[in-house]
Amino acid sequence: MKSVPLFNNYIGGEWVPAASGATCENRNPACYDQVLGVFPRSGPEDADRAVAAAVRALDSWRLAPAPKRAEILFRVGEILIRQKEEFARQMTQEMGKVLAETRGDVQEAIDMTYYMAGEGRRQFGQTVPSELPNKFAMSLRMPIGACGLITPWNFPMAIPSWKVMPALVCGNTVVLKPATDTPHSALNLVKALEKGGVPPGVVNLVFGTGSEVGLPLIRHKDVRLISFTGSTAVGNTVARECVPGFKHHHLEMGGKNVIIVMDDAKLDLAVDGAIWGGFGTTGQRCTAASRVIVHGKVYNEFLDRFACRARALRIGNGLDASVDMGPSINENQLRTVEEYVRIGLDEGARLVCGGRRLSDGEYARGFFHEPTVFADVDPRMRIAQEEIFGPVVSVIPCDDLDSAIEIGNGVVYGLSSAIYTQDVNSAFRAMRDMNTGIFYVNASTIGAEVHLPFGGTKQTGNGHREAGQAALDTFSEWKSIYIDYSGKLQRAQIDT
Ligand code: UN1
Repeated sequence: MKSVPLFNNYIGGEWVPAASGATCENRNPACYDQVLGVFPRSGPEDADRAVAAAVRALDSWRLAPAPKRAEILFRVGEILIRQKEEFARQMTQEMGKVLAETRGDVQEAIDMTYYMAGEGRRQFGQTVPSELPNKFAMSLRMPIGACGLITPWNFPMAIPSWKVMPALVCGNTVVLKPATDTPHSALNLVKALEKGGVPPGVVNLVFGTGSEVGLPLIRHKDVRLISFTGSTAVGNTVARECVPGFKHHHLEMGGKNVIIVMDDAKLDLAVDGAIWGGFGTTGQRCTAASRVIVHGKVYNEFLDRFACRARALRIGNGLDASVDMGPSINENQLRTVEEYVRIGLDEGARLVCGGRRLSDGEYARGFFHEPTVFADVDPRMRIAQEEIFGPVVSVIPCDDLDSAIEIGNGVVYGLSSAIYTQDVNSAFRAMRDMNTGIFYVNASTIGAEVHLPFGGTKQTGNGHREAGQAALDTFSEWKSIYIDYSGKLQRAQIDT
């Protein structure tokens, strides 16, 4: 029998087991008998040690010139490129999404690493005239301190990179706590950072659960910023925990994203987008298109084509090149999907395809579910309101653009929305009126690029963004500097 590799935390530049010695298995969701590795199941003591290491490393890292910090990131980017295929395969095994998508995930980490490396020479502040003579005024970015980064399993390398890279280039040090379902991809990223030359203590990695590692990190007095991606329910707890200590907190949470299909849309294109947005990553993206609002004139035709394509999707192990859609991440997630299918049926939505867990033959040992389409969905139904995070799409009829926008905005979330139309006026109106942080025209709700801000309105976020230049605002704070070279007391707002 092949022996199962054992992995460690990375604290202060050392690879160490959990203080308690406890461990946790990493299993393949396409074949849960397969144990891919054994990782530490850490506790508060490990979180404390990691924070102490991050605090110790802070001064030398913050004082290193940003272009020098960035040179390390450029080297990390090269390492990720060299190991892209290996990392993608390992990610498919631990997370389930198909290889094309895990390659994309690693690529997103590469893109973010290079993008933020470029920011090493570009952390612009402002130099502005002073209102007084012989006085100079400017602003510059400062690091915030030791950051706690808590990341989800659906983008196991990309999302950690969205947080780690801007944090580092801004001069912060970090403790990363990745999701327990996908430890290996976080480990691969941190190994690349180590190999690229990130000094000990600047990046620390602690494996474990939210309550045993995440919460102690959030509550730690020396952690100055928490960046969290996950559910809105957990984000709520993170926010409350951060408030008493006035800790910066960046939250990236749920979505109930929507594609609007107008009567003048290119229907094939819209179907492509709805399939990709609804069933890509098995629907397990915050940006997944879980609602499609279709104009009455093309409703039946769209629905026929969409359901036909959904039925034809090949489900299976993501390592198989012929597979379109992999498993759900774990039993709990799959149960949530089954539960929502039941809710949809109880609510009276029309099930047009899918609706069942797959458990025979090749599916017997994995967390598979059919791509599922509900039609004639009332926008008030729970399946049209709540985030499911699985391969379930609600198709909702509408009369015109106004009602589509109203239905589209009628949820508590505001991450991503899209419109398919050939009419520039409709496109611009929806672009203006959809209350989401991301908007697409003639493209699906997924596919954000790293150099634009990523995040959402309402209960999707708390006003911050990651990626793009916006990430620098999340991971730094401003210092305004006044240099008076008049040689005398000058009183702002008083002396004229
Ligand atoms: C997420 O779903 O949590 O835009 C992130 C996208 C990807 C990132 C998704 N680039 O769908």
